[in-house]
Amino acid sequence: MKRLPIALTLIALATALPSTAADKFADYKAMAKQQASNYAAEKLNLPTPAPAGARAYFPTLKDGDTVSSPVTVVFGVSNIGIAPAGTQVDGTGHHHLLIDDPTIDYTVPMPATDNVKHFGKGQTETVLALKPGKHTLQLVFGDWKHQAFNPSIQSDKITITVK
Ligand SMILES: [Cu+2]
Repeated sequence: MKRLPIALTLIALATALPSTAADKFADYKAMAKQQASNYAAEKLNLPTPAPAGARAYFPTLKDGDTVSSPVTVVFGVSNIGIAPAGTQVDGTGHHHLLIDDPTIDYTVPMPATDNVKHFGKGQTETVLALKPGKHTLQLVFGDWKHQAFNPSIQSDKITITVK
């Protein structure tokens, strides 16, 4: 009985909304479809199609640069949005930075290792401590489930020298 006022409030709120029953049914149907589609994509590692013209790049570093450690690495992406990992929103993903050329399997989610860094909060730069010498860097943009897009949205692999 204690719950009755809450239930009544919810009913009052629901009836106050402008949507019709048919609208609500369509919303639930769309939500169920999206959930089923996400579930299948995750279970089957289905790659997300890359939006036309999407590309990833390093706005502040270029191949052959000499830098000192720690180095700020800025991530650039265009024609696609950024969203936190785990959030399935069409036309979005998050950055992954590959350090020193790890092998990536494009058909499964990228692992999180010292050489494959995820920026699942939607970060667009990081500060890296690197040992002196040559290092390669590459961006591979990933979808909500940490998998590369198809075709992959990735930067050129650049080699930098750390003093
Ligand atoms: Cu990731």
